[in-house]
Amino acid sequence: MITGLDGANPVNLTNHPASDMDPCWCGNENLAFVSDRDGDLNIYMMSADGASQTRLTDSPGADFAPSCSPDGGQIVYTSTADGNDEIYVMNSDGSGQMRLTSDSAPDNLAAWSSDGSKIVFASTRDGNWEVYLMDSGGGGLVNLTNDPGEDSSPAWSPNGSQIAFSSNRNGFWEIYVINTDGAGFAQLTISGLANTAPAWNAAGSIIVFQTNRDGNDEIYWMTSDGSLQTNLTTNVAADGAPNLER
Ligand SMILES: [Ca+2]
Ligand SMILES: [Ca+2]
Ligand SMILES: [Ca+2]
Repeated sequence: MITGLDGANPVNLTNHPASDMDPCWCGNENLAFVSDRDGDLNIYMMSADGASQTRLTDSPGADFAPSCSPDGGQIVYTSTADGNDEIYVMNSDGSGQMRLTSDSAPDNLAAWSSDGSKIVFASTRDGNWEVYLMDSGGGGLVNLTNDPGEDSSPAWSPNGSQIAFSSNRNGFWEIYVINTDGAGFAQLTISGLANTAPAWNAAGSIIVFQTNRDGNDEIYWMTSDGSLQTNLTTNVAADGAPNLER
Protein backbone atom coordinates (compact mmCIF):
# COMPACT_ATOMS: atom_id res chain seq x y z
CA MET A 1 0.00 0.00 0.00
CA ILE A 2 1.06 3.60 -0.59
CA THR A 3 -0.60 6.43 1.34
CA GLY A 4 -0.01 10.12 1.99
CA LEU A 5 1.23 11.22 5.44
CA ASP A 6 -2.37 12.19 6.27
CA GLY A 7 -3.35 8.56 5.64
CA ALA A 8 -5.56 9.45 2.67
CA ASN A 9 -6.05 7.47 -0.54
CA PRO A 10 -4.11 4.24 0.04
CA VAL A 11 -3.30 2.49 -3.26
CA ASN A 12 -2.87 -1.29 -3.67
CA LEU A 13 0.24 -1.73 -5.85
CA THR A 14 0.77 -5.47 -6.03
CA ASN A 15 -2.84 -6.80 -6.08
CA HIS A 16 -1.59 -10.40 -6.31
CA PRO A 17 -3.15 -13.50 -4.70
CA ALA A 18 0.20 -14.43 -3.07
CA SER A 19 1.47 -12.60 0.03
CA ASP A 20 3.34 -9.41 -0.91
CA MET A 21 5.06 -7.55 1.96
CA ASP A 22 8.10 -5.60 3.22
CA PRO A 23 7.97 -2.76 0.64
CA CYS A 24 11.06 -0.54 0.54
CA TRP A 25 11.78 2.50 -1.66
CA CYS A 26 14.74 2.19 -4.06
CA GLY A 27 15.18 5.82 -5.09
CA ASN A 28 11.90 7.64 -5.74
CA GLU A 29 10.70 5.54 -8.67
CA ASN A 30 11.08 1.89 -7.62
CA LEU A 31 10.05 -0.32 -4.72
CA ALA A 32 11.66 -3.55 -3.58
CA PHE A 33 9.26 -5.98 -1.93
CA VAL A 34 8.96 -9.58 -0.77
CA SER A 35 6.57 -12.21 -2.12
CA ASP A 36 5.98 -15.96 -1.94
CA ARG A 37 4.30 -15.93 -5.38
CA ASP A 38 7.01 -18.26 -6.79
CA GLY A 39 6.88 -20.79 -3.93
CA ASP A 40 9.21 -19.43 -1.23
CA LEU A 41 10.04 -15.91 -0.08
CA ASN A 42 12.01 -13.90 -2.64
CA ILE A 43 12.80 -10.24 -3.20
CA TYR A 44 11.24 -8.44 -6.16
CA MET A 45 11.47 -4.96 -7.66
CA MET A 46 8.68 -2.93 -9.25
CA SER A 47 8.16 0.65 -10.36
CA ALA A 48 6.14 2.90 -8.04
CA ASP A 49 3.00 2.41 -10.17
CA GLY A 50 3.21 -1.37 -9.68
CA ALA A 51 4.51 -2.13 -13.18
CA SER A 52 7.65 -4.06 -14.21
CA GLN A 53 7.60 -6.58 -11.33
CA THR A 54 10.93 -8.47 -11.47
CA ARG A 55 12.30 -11.20 -9.19
CA LEU A 56 15.80 -10.44 -7.82
CA THR A 57 16.53 -13.50 -5.65
CA ASP A 58 16.01 -17.20 -6.31
CA SER A 59 17.54 -18.88 -3.24
CA PRO A 60 15.99 -22.09 -1.81
CA GLY A 61 15.60 -20.28 1.54
CA ALA A 62 13.55 -17.26 2.57
CA ASP A 63 14.83 -13.93 1.23
CA PHE A 64 13.20 -10.96 2.95
CA ALA A 65 13.53 -7.58 4.68
CA PRO A 66 15.09 -5.64 1.75
CA SER A 67 16.58 -2.17 2.33
CA CYS A 68 17.90 -0.13 -0.58
CA SER A 69 21.11 1.88 -0.41
CA PRO A 70 20.67 5.68 -0.54
CA ASP A 71 21.80 5.78 -4.19
CA GLY A 72 19.36 2.96 -5.05
CA GLY A 73 22.18 0.84 -6.45
CA GLN A 74 22.33 -1.89 -3.81
CA ILE A 75 19.94 -3.82 -1.58
CA VAL A 76 20.81 -5.28 1.82
CA TYR A 77 18.48 -8.10 2.89
CA THR A 78 18.09 -11.21 5.05
CA SER A 79 18.28 -14.77 3.70
CA THR A 80 18.10 -18.24 5.25
CA ALA A 81 19.90 -19.74 2.24
CA ASP A 82 22.84 -20.79 4.47
CA GLY A 83 20.70 -22.31 7.24
CA ASN A 84 19.84 -19.34 9.49
CA ASP A 85 19.09 -15.64 9.09
CA GLU A 86 22.16 -13.90 7.63
CA ILE A 87 22.60 -10.41 6.12
CA TYR A 88 23.32 -10.29 2.39
CA VAL A 89 23.92 -7.49 -0.08
CA MET A 90 23.22 -7.44 -3.83
CA ASN A 91 23.03 -4.95 -6.66
CA SER A 92 19.50 -3.63 -7.24
CA ASP A 93 19.24 -5.75 -10.43
CA GLY A 94 19.85 -8.92 -8.35
CA SER A 95 23.47 -9.43 -9.41
CA GLY A 96 26.50 -9.71 -7.09
CA GLN A 97 24.76 -11.43 -4.14
CA MET A 98 27.20 -11.60 -1.19
CA ARG A 99 26.82 -12.68 2.45
CA LEU A 100 27.96 -10.11 5.06
CA THR A 101 27.34 -11.97 8.36
CA SER A 102 28.40 -15.47 9.44
CA ASP A 103 26.97 -16.39 12.84
CA SER A 104 24.71 -19.27 13.92
CA ALA A 105 22.35 -16.77 15.61
CA PRO A 106 19.73 -14.96 13.52
CA ASP A 107 20.92 -11.71 11.90
CA ASN A 108 18.19 -9.66 10.21
CA LEU A 109 16.35 -6.35 9.63
CA ALA A 110 19.32 -4.62 8.01
CA ALA A 111 19.27 -1.00 6.76
CA TRP A 112 21.79 1.43 5.25
CA SER A 113 23.22 4.61 6.69
CA SER A 114 22.49 7.77 4.67
CA ASP A 115 26.01 7.81 3.18
CA GLY A 116 25.90 4.09 2.31
CA SER A 117 29.04 3.35 4.36
CA LYS A 118 27.41 1.42 7.22
CA ILE A 119 24.62 -1.08 7.86
CA VAL A 120 22.51 -1.44 10.99
CA PHE A 121 20.90 -4.80 11.83
CA ALA A 122 19.50 -6.89 14.69
CA SER A 123 20.98 -10.15 16.02
CA THR A 124 20.83 -12.47 19.05
CA ARG A 125 24.51 -13.42 18.70
CA ASP A 126 25.25 -12.06 22.21
CA GLY A 127 22.35 -13.92 23.86
CA ASN A 128 19.36 -11.63 23.27
CA TRP A 129 18.24 -9.23 20.54
CA GLU A 130 20.64 -6.31 20.11
CA VAL A 131 21.10 -3.63 17.45
CA TYR A 132 24.49 -3.72 15.69
CA LEU A 133 26.36 -1.48 13.27
CA MET A 134 28.83 -2.81 10.70
CA ASP A 135 30.71 -1.46 7.70
CA SER A 136 28.92 -2.05 4.37
CA GLY A 137 31.55 -4.71 3.60
CA GLY A 138 30.71 -6.67 6.77
CA GLY A 139 33.58 -5.57 9.09
CA GLY A 140 33.73 -3.17 12.04
CA LEU A 141 30.94 -4.78 14.10
CA VAL A 142 29.62 -2.70 17.08
CA ASN A 143 26.88 -3.71 19.56
CA LEU A 144 24.98 -0.44 19.93
CA THR A 145 22.27 -1.39 22.45
CA ASN A 146 23.95 -3.91 24.78
CA ASP A 147 20.96 -4.36 27.13
CA PRO A 148 19.49 -7.59 28.58
CA GLY A 149 16.09 -6.64 27.10
CA GLU A 150 15.13 -7.36 23.49
CA ASP A 151 16.24 -4.56 21.11
CA SER A 152 15.18 -4.74 17.46
CA SER A 153 13.59 -2.97 14.44
CA PRO A 154 16.48 -0.50 13.93
CA ALA A 155 15.87 2.50 11.61
CA TRP A 156 18.58 4.97 10.64
CA SER A 157 17.84 8.71 10.79
CA PRO A 158 18.28 10.43 7.40
CA ASN A 159 21.30 12.43 8.61
CA GLY A 160 22.98 9.22 9.80
CA SER A 161 23.46 10.34 13.41
CA GLN A 162 20.68 8.38 15.18
CA ILE A 163 19.11 4.92 15.23
CA ALA A 164 15.46 4.53 16.24
CA PHE A 165 14.60 1.06 17.53
CA SER A 166 12.00 -0.79 19.58
CA SER A 167 12.83 -2.49 22.87
CA ASN A 168 11.02 -4.26 25.70
CA ARG A 169 13.77 -3.37 28.20
CA ASN A 170 11.26 -1.57 30.44
CA GLY A 171 8.62 -4.30 30.25
CA PHE A 172 6.69 -3.12 27.18
CA TRP A 173 7.73 -2.59 23.55
CA GLU A 174 8.50 1.12 23.24
CA ILE A 175 10.37 3.25 20.66
CA TYR A 176 13.83 4.56 21.58
CA VAL A 177 16.59 6.52 19.83
CA ILE A 178 20.36 6.35 20.31
CA ASN A 179 23.21 8.12 18.55
CA THR A 180 25.44 5.92 16.39
CA ASP A 181 28.32 6.64 18.81
CA GLY A 182 26.24 5.22 21.70
CA ALA A 183 25.39 8.60 23.29
CA GLY A 184 22.02 10.40 23.23
CA PHE A 185 19.84 7.50 24.39
CA ALA A 186 16.17 8.52 24.78
CA GLN A 187 12.77 6.82 25.17
CA LEU A 188 10.18 8.34 22.79
CA THR A 189 6.98 6.38 23.55
CA ILE A 190 5.61 5.58 27.01
CA SER A 191 2.34 3.83 26.21
CA GLY A 192 2.66 0.62 28.23
CA LEU A 193 1.61 -1.32 25.10
CA ALA A 194 3.40 -2.53 21.95
CA ASN A 195 5.15 0.13 19.84
CA THR A 196 7.36 -1.26 17.07
CA ALA A 197 8.73 -0.82 13.52
CA PRO A 198 9.90 2.83 13.62
CA ALA A 199 10.69 4.58 10.30
CA TRP A 200 11.87 8.17 9.65
CA ASN A 201 10.65 10.70 7.11
CA ALA A 202 13.20 12.21 4.70
CA ALA A 203 13.66 15.36 6.79
CA GLY A 204 14.31 13.37 9.98
CA SER A 205 11.58 15.36 11.73
CA ILE A 206 8.97 12.58 11.95
CA ILE A 207 9.03 8.94 13.01
CA VAL A 208 6.17 6.64 12.01
CA PHE A 209 5.63 3.44 13.95
CA GLN A 210 3.21 0.58 14.55
CA THR A 211 1.25 0.42 17.80
CA ASN A 212 -1.65 -1.51 19.33
CA ARG A 213 -2.46 1.24 21.84
CA ASP A 214 -5.94 1.67 20.31
CA GLY A 215 -6.82 -2.04 20.49
CA ASN A 216 -5.52 -3.21 17.10
CA ASP A 217 -2.36 -2.53 15.08
CA GLU A 218 -2.36 1.01 13.69
CA ILE A 219 0.34 3.23 12.20
CA TYR A 220 1.10 6.37 14.20
CA TRP A 221 3.46 9.25 13.55
CA MET A 222 5.27 11.48 16.06
CA THR A 223 7.94 14.15 15.91
CA SER A 224 11.44 12.75 16.32
CA ASP A 225 11.55 13.95 19.94
CA GLY A 226 8.45 11.84 20.72
CA SER A 227 5.80 14.58 20.80
CA LEU A 228 2.47 14.82 18.87
CA GLN A 229 1.83 11.06 18.74
CA THR A 230 -0.99 10.78 16.16
CA ASN A 231 -2.92 7.90 14.55
CA LEU A 232 -2.40 7.74 10.77
CA THR A 233 -4.53 4.75 9.80
CA THR A 234 -7.62 4.54 12.08
CA ASN A 235 -9.31 1.37 10.96
CA VAL A 236 -10.24 -1.85 12.71
CA ALA A 237 -8.03 -4.12 10.58
CA ALA A 238 -4.31 -4.52 11.31
CA ASP A 239 -2.03 -1.98 9.63
CA GLY A 240 1.70 -2.53 9.90
CA ALA A 241 5.28 -2.07 8.76
CA PRO A 242 5.35 1.62 7.78
CA ASN A 243 8.07 2.84 5.39
CA LEU A 244 8.35 6.47 4.26
CA GLU A 245 9.45 7.66 0.82
CA ARG A 246 12.93 9.23 0.97
CA1 LIG B 1 14.02 -17.65 -1.75
CA1 LIG C 1 23.21 -15.68 11.38
CA1 LIG D 1 19.31 -6.45 24.09
